Amino acid sequence: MNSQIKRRDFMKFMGASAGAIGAAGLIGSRVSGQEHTGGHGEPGQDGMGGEGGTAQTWQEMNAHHQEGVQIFLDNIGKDTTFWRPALEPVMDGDVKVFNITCQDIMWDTGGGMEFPAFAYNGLVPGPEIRVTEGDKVRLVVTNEMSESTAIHFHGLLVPNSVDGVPFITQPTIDPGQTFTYEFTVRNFGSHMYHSHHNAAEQVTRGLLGAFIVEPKDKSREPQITADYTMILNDSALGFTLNGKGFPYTQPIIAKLGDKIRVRYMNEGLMIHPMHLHGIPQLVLSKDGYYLPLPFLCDTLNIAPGERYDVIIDCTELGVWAFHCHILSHAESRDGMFGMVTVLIVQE
Ligand SMILES: [Cu+2]
Repeated sequence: MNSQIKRRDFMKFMGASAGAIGAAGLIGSRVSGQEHTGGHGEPGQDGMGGEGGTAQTWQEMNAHHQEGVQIFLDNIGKDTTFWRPALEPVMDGDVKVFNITCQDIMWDTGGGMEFPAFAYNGLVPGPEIRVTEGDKVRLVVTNEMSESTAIHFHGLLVPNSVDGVPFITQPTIDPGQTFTYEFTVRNFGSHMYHSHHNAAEQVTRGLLGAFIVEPKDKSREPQITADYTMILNDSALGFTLNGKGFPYTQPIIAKLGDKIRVRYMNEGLMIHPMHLHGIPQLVLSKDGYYLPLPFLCDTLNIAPGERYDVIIDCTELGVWAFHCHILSHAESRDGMFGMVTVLIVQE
């Protein structure tokens, strides 16, 4: 990783000097500021709505904001699974077998903000499952958690028996049990897998992941240079992108002329209008289905359960803020937090 170059570019675009930020030396205050926001953003605390919260001068406020940006910069490239690698299947004949273990864990949304969580294979969100339309898949799910669960394949056309709704299509997967889902993947697109049991808690605490199906016929697929999945979540673990809150999110780093795809998925309980500065987003698909008429926007509202694929044509150099535009999900008196990252377009 040429993170030095990236950092220098970032600083140039931000118009700040590393020395000035370093001199602020406010790591301790930053950490306490994060705590005030209650896990990347409990609304109504710490200066939200003009209540005041901690008394701080504008200079202190500036320092907190600047320090958050510095933490973000220092963390670039360090979270190697932020953009989830695909889970490698084990082949059983022509069936792709994915082994999923559900566990109680503590999940760090960044900088030591640890929460009791549930995880698929130790990650929140779980590993990405990526297959091709027509593939035969088997998911072997072992529940090592202290409560029962089940997995629903959100957006996939599956036989009713593997729809994953306890007491409607299957028994619960109780602690210590293993349950197998097997089906042929019929429809392509950006889909998800998540718990469908005690779901408001289990999904927001971590039992979720991307289930991406590549189309067999790629004639309508965009020509892209990179593909990013951005999973939005809220509530139990605060406001997160791929399980992390700013400044512990990772940027998208592109070159001028790149065309990147972002697959948004909302696994939370709230809507999140995702706003990219500087460059429009071409909305290509919703819930895995190509739109008859793709459209351009700069802010795309993503409701719980929805997935949108957008193409970003990286025509503008710079460091472009990329965040949820419900501002209480993204910034407080103590700086940016939660659903914030950047798109860096370099020469
Ligand atoms: Cu939001």
